[in-house]
Amino acid sequence: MERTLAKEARQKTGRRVRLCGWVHRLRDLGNLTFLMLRDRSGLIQVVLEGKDHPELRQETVVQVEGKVVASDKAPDGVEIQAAKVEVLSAVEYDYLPLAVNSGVIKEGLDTILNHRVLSLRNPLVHGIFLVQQEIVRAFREFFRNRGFTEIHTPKIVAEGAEGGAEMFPVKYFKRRAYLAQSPQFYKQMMVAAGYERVFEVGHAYRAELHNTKRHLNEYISLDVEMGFIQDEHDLMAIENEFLRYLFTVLPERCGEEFAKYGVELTDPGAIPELTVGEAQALLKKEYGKSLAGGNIDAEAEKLLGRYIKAKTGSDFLFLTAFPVAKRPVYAMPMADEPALTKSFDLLYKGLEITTGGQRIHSHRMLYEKMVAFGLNPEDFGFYLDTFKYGVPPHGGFAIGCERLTMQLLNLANIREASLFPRDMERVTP
Ligand code: AMO
Repeated sequence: MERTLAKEARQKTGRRVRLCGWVHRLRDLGNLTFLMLRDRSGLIQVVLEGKDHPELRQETVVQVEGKVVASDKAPDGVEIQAAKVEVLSAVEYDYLPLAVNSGVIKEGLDTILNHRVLSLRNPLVHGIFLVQQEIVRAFREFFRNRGFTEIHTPKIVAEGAEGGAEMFPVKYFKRRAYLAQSPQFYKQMMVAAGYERVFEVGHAYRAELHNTKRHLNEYISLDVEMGFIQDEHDLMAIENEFLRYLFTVLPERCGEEFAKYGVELTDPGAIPELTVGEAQALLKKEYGKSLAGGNIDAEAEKLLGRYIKAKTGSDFLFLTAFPVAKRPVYAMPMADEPALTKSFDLLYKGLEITTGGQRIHSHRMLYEKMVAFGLNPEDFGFYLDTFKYGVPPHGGFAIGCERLTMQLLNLANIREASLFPRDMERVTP
């Protein structure tokens, strides 16, 4: 008999079925035993004759065969009756270190992450990665439909793209290399290579000494780069459109997960914008908060998120016109105000989830910028030389996948949105 999934069994009343999965819960009711079976599709109640099943414990891997019967008392209106059960794989633990089967896991985050295979079995936690899968799928769909090509760029690189010292060195045969901080240079080079519009889903590495709720040392970057743009507003417009698409498909594809998290997604509409200058003036006026230079710190992001929500109802806010000093070397300065760049950040519920902007496409300008930034242009020849051969006006952005997942589901810590998070303390599991 072919295997039926728990979810499919609901449509098979009256039929005999075979199911496989884990023992989620056991309840002994005198002459009957209720076994809640869990598989990748969800849960279903199985009724076993007798109460003596010493071979069954929570998380035992089993196969059951029985008849699907409608029942008002079963959680989903059906149960499997007169079931035969066979153990496919026994368990050997003394006790379970965390609650797989009781809704929200009450144990601390360290326990949740140390016993990741078990915590991922918890249906609420399981749902996080179904949502993440749908974010990535929607990202691919949306950009492919608009003529973007999916690329895979190297993660072992010779130079950092984002400036700063936040790089992991790699011993690479006789020389030193690094783990890529971002696909920045390579996505630009792919625009230059004639693909014009590219996107990538890949890991990025940051040796940041930040042990915070919103930083990982390895994260999934959803990158976009696009040629023949007018300016950064073309990029903001396409990201806005992508988010509207995402917020349409997510409720259709994982409505159950959002319901479990008590989240209702509404159309983000046209995302409001503030320049960094305007945002700083507003923070001073409304909250008495002064920030030096073009700085917008984590607290400022939160305050701005709260302010824009109250004023406009939007969970999103674009910040634009960051100063040159706050952006990497490749950022395009404004023609009329060269101390500012054609760049932007996107805040979602008071947290930066995206950085983007127009890039410099003139070889001479980029060369001079590198010198002004104290970089040696020779170290960047593989990138810089590209601009001698005709590169269209272009730009792009990157969305932090875990940050987006975290904000969508209102998770308290970014580590919850990473299968096996890497942070300053954690390289296992
Ligand atoms: P940036 O460095 O701002 O820009 O990164 C882009 C987005 O990636 C996410 N992110 C992180 N998520 C978790 N942990 C981290 N340590 C971390 N660092 C970054 C954030 C952030 O907004 N090359 C540019 C993008 C571009 O201009 O195309 C870049 O990497 O969501």
